Amino acid sequence: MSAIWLQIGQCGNQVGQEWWKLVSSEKVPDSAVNRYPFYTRDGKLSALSVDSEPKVVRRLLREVKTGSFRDSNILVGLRGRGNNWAFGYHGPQSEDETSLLHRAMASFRKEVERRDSYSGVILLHSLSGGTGSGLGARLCESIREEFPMGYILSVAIAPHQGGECPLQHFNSLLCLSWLQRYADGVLLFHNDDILRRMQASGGKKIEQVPALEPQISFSDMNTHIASCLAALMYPVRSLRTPSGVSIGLEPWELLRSVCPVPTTKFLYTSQVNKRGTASWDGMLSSIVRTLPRHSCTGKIHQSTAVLAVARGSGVDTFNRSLAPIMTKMKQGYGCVSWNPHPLNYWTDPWNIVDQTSPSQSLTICANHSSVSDYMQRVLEKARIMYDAHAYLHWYWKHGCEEGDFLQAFEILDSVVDEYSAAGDH
Ligand SMILES: Nc1nc2c(ncn2[C@@H]2O[C@H](COP(=O)(O)OP(=O)(O)OP(=O)(O)O)[C@@H](O)[C@H]2O)c(=O)[nH]1
Ligand SMILES: [Mg+2]
Repeated sequence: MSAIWLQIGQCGNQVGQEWWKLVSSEKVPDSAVNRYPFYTRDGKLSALSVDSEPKVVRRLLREVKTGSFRDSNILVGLRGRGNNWAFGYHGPQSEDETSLLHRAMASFRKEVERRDSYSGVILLHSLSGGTGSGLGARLCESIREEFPMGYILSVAIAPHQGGECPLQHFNSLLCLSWLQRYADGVLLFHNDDILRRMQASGGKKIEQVPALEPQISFSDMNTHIASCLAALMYPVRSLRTPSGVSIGLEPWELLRSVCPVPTTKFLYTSQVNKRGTASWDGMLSSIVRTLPRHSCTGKIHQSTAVLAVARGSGVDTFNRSLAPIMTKMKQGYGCVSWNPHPLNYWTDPWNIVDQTSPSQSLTICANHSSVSDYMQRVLEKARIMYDAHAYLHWYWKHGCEEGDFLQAFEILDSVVDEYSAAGDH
């Protein structure tokens, strides 16, 4: 049942690097028991690394334990896709059967054949880089077509709002619309949001690594993303078989919990991590405090479903105070009244997020309507550029058509409408 991890482009591979470092750390106890969901029988990671240029992947191979990646699962091209979704999606015109897409799909097929049963794939990619967004969208579509029964969970990184790259709004628009069509769920991380939270936490995460520079780098941000992923997807005791072996169900149980309606599948994750023992109620309060409350039009945000994962030595107290915690979570996240079971929780006495000392982590993944604010911003910026015909020739040049844009606008508009309709008011 274990997942295949497919990391695409610079951002996808750099986030993947932090994720594999965390999960394959020697400090992880019972690693033999927990190995299964992430490794195939011959000890190689259940992962494919794809990028249109070799630099980032070379670094990844140096940083993650030597020999962990299967050589044939490393797929690189000769040059990047220039922050252009169309170039990433269609590839260079000269490419044929030997293209990065074909090679990636051939290796993916072999990885599927290596397991007793294929359950699904987790994609790691940015929404705005040419490779991560364009090739990421193409791989998502191809995998859906070839393996229609398997789950697809995307872990997508949204760019900083201000001044990164003028094409980012088009790339995000197109990639988001592809994810809405072909993925089952999208764990959306926003670079601005991560940065703000890390700054607000007063460098608490940075305390753990004394040599770290005071400025927050991509690597720090990726550590945060990897830590959220680990909290949500590292095996939890409640989902293990009676013999204690994980069957790697976590990513799919996550989808089952937080995507009750297939038209609303974008997920917002928050995490608090404390050394020693701390009050779960206090940790929950600090998460709820940072939640976006109102939309830009003043509408109160709501959640269709929420999953909380509590990890660490204090989980007994979490279980004992479950009723007030759930009540507070339901109110804080504004759970819709039409879902009779909007809340779910998992617990595990070991905290993967902080492996060095007694610690607790609370991670909450919610299908929260605040995502439609982000979608609206992307729509607004992309529409202004589209109406002004700005940069469009770069997309036509690489095989995009007007219909791709019109369809993407329509799909994203419908996502905003669906989130609005999913609320009670
Ligand atoms: N959080 C995070 N964001 C990143 C990282 N690297 C790049 N990004 C973001 O990703 C976007 C750029 O995408 P990349 O992943 O660099 O691009 P790519 O997929 O390699 O595509 P091309 O280089 O255009 O072929 C920008 O919005 C960056 O802010 C990273 O390591 N962490
Ligand atoms: Mg790149």
